[in-house]
Amino acid sequence: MSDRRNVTPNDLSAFWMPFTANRQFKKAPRMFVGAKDMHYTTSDGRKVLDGTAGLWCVNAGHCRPKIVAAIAEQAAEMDYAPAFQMGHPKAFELANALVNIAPEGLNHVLYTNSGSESVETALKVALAYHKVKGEGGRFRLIGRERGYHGVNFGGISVGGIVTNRKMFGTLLTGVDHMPHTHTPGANQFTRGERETGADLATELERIVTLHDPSTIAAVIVEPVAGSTGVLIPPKGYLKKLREITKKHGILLIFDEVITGFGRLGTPFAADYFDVIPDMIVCAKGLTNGTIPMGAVMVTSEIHDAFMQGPEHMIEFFHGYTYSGNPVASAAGLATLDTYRDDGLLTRGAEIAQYWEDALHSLKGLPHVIDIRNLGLIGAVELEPIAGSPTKRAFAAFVKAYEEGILIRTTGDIIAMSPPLIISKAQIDELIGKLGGILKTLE
Ligand code: PXG
Repeated sequence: MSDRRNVTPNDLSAFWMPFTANRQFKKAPRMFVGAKDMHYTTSDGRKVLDGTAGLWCVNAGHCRPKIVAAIAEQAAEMDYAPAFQMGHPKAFELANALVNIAPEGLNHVLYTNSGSESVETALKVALAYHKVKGEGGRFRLIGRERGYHGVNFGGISVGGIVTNRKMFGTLLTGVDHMPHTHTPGANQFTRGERETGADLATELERIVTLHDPSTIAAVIVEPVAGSTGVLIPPKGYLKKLREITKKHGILLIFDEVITGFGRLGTPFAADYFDVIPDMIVCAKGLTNGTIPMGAVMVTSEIHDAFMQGPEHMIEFFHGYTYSGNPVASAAGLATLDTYRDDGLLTRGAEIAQYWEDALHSLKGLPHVIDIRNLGLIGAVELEPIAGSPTKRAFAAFVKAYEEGILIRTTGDIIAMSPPLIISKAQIDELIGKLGGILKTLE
C-alpha cells in the first residue's frame, strides 16, 4: 500500500480546492494546523488573529471545550443513526433549542449539511407548500442581483453573482431578480444602515406585477448580503419586502447563513431588523463551524399545511442521509449552550460601536473608496488596480496572513467578521495591522 500510485503525503495536487486559485496556492501554500479561541496557528508556528471567524462560521471562537467534548462523547456513544423513519434524541433537542431562540412563529426545523443545502431545501419547501395548498401555479422564485445563496442549482439560480452562474447552463427557469441595494456615489462611508434607498424594495412590486402575483412562490434575500462584499440594506427596505410579499401571498425567505447566531448583535437578523420571514435558512454558526450542519426554520403555517392526508404517508419527499446527524446535533447543542453561557448572541451589540469606529478610522488611507459595517461585520472596499481587478485586495490578504491577521477578500473588497468573542484590544490589532498594510499596497 505504501507507494500506491506514488502519491506522497504532502503532494498538494490531488485536492482540487474550492473557490481557490489552485495553481497560485500550491506554489506558495498557506496552511493552518491549529486553532484556539481568536487565533489560528500556521504550519510554520505563527499565530494568526482570526478576523473572519474562519469563513463566517466560528462565532464562539475556536476549539471551545464544551463543543469539543460534546463531539467526542457523541462520536463514542452513537456515531450515526438513520435519518429516515428513525430518530435520536439530540436531533429533537436541538430543533427545540433552535425554535427557542428563533423569532416568534418559526416553530419547525428541517436539517441539512450546509448553507447551500439549506437554500435548496427552503426553495423546495416553498414550491411544495403552495402545491399542497392548491396553488401550484406559484412556481416562480425571486432572488436579488449580487445575492449569494450557495453553489447548488437552486441557489445559483436565485443568486446574483455572475461568476458563480455563467458556466452552468440554463439553471432553474421561472426565476427573476430584484436589483441589489448598493448605490455607490450615494452611500459611501455610511456607518451602519443608510437612511435612503428603501424604495428599492418597490422593484419587487414591479416584478410581481410583471409576472402576476399568483405565479410567485417565494422571495429569497440575505438580510445583509455577505459574500458579494457586505451590502447593508437601506433603512426600512426589508420591512417593505415583507409588506409586499405578505400582500401577495408570497413566502419571504431570509438566508441567514452569515447573519444568524449573533452576527448583528441579535440571535438572527430577523430580530435586528424586526422583520419576521416565513423561513430562515441557516448553517455555519449553528455548530460553530465544527461539524457540517445547516437548518431551515419554518412557520407552523407552512409545516401544518403538509400534515394532511393518511398518516402512513411521507409528507415531504426530501431529506439527506445526514439530516440531524447525531455528532452534528451534539455539536449544535453544545454550540447553542456556549452562545448562551457567554452571552454571545447579543455580544455583538455591545461591541458594534467600537468595531464601527475602528473600521471607519481607515477612511482616508490609500485606495480606500468605501467602508461599510453592521453588527460585527465590516468591509473595506479598495480601488481596483486598472486592468487587474482583485489583485490589490488579494495582495492585502497575503500580506495580512504574513503579518498575523486573517481577512477575506471578494473582488477588491476586504470583508471581516471576527468571532463574537473578540476583545477591544484585538479589534485594535486587527484594524491597526490592516491600516499598516493598506499604506504599503501598490
Ligand atoms: N447562503 C449564504 C448567505 C452564504 O453566505 C451559503 C448560503 C452557502 O453555504 P455553504 O455552507 O454551502 O458554503 C453561504 C456561504 C465568503 C464566504 O467569504 C461566504 C460563504 C461561504 C464561503 C465563503 O464570503 N457563504
